[in-house]
Amino acid sequence: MTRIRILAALLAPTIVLAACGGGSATPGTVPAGTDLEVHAVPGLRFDMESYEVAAGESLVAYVNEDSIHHTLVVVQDGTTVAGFELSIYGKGEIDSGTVALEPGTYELLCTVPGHQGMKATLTVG
Ligand SMILES: [Cu+2]
Repeated sequence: MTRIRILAALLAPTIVLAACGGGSATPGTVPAGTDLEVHAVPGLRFDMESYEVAAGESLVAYVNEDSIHHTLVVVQDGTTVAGFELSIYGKGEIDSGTVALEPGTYELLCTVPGHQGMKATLTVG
């Protein structure tokens, strides 16, 4: 009985961690039909300083070329766009999800503490 309880306690954080992503993070390939592809690269950076995507609903893929946890959110005028957060943990992992954006200028950010340098401009036109 005690042994089962210990096992459950060990497994629980893993399950919570897996459930908190915005999409479905899996190692593999960028989904077909991806409109915007962002890579997290070593050195706490995105692969580019600016990105562009068409207005409307976009499929965003977030690729981990690094080996630590990163997130991706979209922010406009200090407000995070609701309902969209991608999360990648290990090297080669890809998370994807859709976000609908009006034309304008946005920021892409990683929300992991200490990753304030992971910032890029997203132009939606
Ligand atoms: Cu990060």
